Amino acid sequence: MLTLPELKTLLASPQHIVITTHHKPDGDAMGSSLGLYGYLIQKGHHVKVITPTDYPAFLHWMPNNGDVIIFTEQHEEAARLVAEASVIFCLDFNTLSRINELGELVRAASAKKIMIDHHLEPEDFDDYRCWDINACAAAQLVYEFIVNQLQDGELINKDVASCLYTGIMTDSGSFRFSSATAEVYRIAANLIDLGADQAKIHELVYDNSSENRLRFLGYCLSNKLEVLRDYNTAIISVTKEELAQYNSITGDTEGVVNYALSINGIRLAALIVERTDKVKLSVRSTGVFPANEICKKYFNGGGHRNAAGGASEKPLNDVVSEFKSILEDYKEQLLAG
Ligand SMILES: [Mn+2]
Repeated sequence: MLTLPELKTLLASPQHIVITTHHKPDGDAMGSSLGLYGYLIQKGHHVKVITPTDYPAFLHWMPNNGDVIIFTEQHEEAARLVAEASVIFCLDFNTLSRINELGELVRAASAKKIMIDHHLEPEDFDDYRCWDINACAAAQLVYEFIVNQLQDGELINKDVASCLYTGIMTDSGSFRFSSATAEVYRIAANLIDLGADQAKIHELVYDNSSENRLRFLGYCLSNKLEVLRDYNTAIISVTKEELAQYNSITGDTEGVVNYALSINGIRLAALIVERTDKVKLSVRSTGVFPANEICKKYFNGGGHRNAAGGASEKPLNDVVSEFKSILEDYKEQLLAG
């Protein structure tokens, strides 16, 4: 493991740095990555952000987005950068399986690996770790890393502030989850002072739907939503054909599950989507109900207590039935409070 002084010494001279984040990157994955990128380039490092897969168009406005390399599209270039890197930052994930085939390349790389993350149960692959499950976003931890550990707060310019603000805003559900503590609001306020245009960022991220996406959402809510009052649970399941019918692209199913959770009295919600290779689940809960436990135990996944995900090789209908059959075991918790 590296100590902080050792890491500071390493970063005091120009390094070849790769920043990577989890597959299907969300606002926090891209916000923390591009925020850290915007800071590191000011220090004279050679830096590349490599994402395992593509990500939604509503994140493409972010500063320096044009410099991002997508592994599935530029495989060789990405592999070369990882192999040649002296430092690899792993943001918003903590097990190498979360970055797909990129994971084994990172594992094999000789670079020092720095994990900045807020998920449970980190895998032991890193040399330095900023890890706090109470942080509302990886972007919050990147902010604290730059300001408190590296004492470089003056390098948080408008671009960096905008990216970090986006990560915090999206992962905190626009500052409404309990993870959005007073300290998080203070950090957000600092980021606004440093140039983040909060009204504009909110609009760019949330008022940026295609017509198809909105119609798809409408279809899900009117035709596909199943409310199981006996279990305070709501499920939306979507087939491959339905995705195709609405020309669904990356990001179009993002946030759909939250509408199911927003129903009065609902404590658990799942969006179950048939993808080309697997069936994917997004599970959300309120209060102390452990969405991540369900994903981990039954669907090879995990995540946070209130926001988790999983996958299954079984047919869509079987996955939906399996999900429903699990609810009986949790009935007491689902009906409590
Ligand atoms: Mn995150």
